[in-house]
Amino acid sequence: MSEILTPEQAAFYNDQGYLVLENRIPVSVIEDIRAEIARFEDEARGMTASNDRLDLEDSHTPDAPRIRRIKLPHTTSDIMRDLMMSDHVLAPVRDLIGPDLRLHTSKLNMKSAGYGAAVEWHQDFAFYPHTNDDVLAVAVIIDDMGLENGPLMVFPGTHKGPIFDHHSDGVFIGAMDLDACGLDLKDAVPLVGPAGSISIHHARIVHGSALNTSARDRRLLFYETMAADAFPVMGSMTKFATIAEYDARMLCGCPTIAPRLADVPVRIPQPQPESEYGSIYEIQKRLKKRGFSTYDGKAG
Ligand SMILES: O=C(O)CCC(=O)C(=O)O
Repeated sequence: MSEILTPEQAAFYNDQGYLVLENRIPVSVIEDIRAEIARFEDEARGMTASNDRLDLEDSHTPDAPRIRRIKLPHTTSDIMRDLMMSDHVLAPVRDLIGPDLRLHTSKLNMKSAGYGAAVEWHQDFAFYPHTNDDVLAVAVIIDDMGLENGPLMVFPGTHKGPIFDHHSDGVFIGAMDLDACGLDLKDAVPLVGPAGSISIHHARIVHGSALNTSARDRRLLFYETMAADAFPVMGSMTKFATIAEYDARMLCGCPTIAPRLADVPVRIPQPQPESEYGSIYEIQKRLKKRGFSTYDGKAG
């Protein structure tokens, strides 16, 4: 029994690997999140380097703070935790991958007006392979998302294909070379919509996003989830030490100790590059042929 998705929407997700649901989150919640972000921006003032809460842009300085990502916001913001646990987020996910869900991670990618960093093409499943691929990311659109402010882009249908090579010089770099993988940029689809909309993308779909050179912010809050019976494969970037810790990730439904094994393509994201607080932005810098241009260092 579906909670909110029509059979057509569920079929579209299964076929294409993504879905956009417009105006899903109440405006008041989006406004509260924007106020929370301002609080994190105050925290970044004076910081000289990224830490385990905030990932800073290369062009950040202590008196002109620039946050690239707020890490694990559900642990530092009640509003973002409450939204994660709400039906606004969980109902469509249950419709797609079932009633029993764990959290993989949360993050708020800032992509600020004028300089927000690009995210190179990649597949999330390359970072965290699991025993089955009922693994997906919900992205809450905090600012109106258009073509000009660095929307998330996906290659429809690639969630049914291979996991591509995300290594360079024998090290996992979390990014792929589109040409080498036989993908053509013209086939990528931007996931746009007004603030308060959500997009959902399958963990195997190829996706990325350009630098934001527009005058408008583009902030996107991710909740990445998986079916409770999807267990990380050895070497996955999912970090948990005990089953109690894994069960503490339950968002709804019942945990299990019986992984469901599916016939899914897996590459192990190892060895990992050396990097303290290494985020996707840092490790992707090792990609030799960048898909997106990068910030040129001038003040935005
Ligand atoms: O923020 C974006 O546009 C892309 C984010 C993403 O794919 C990631 O952080 O893994």
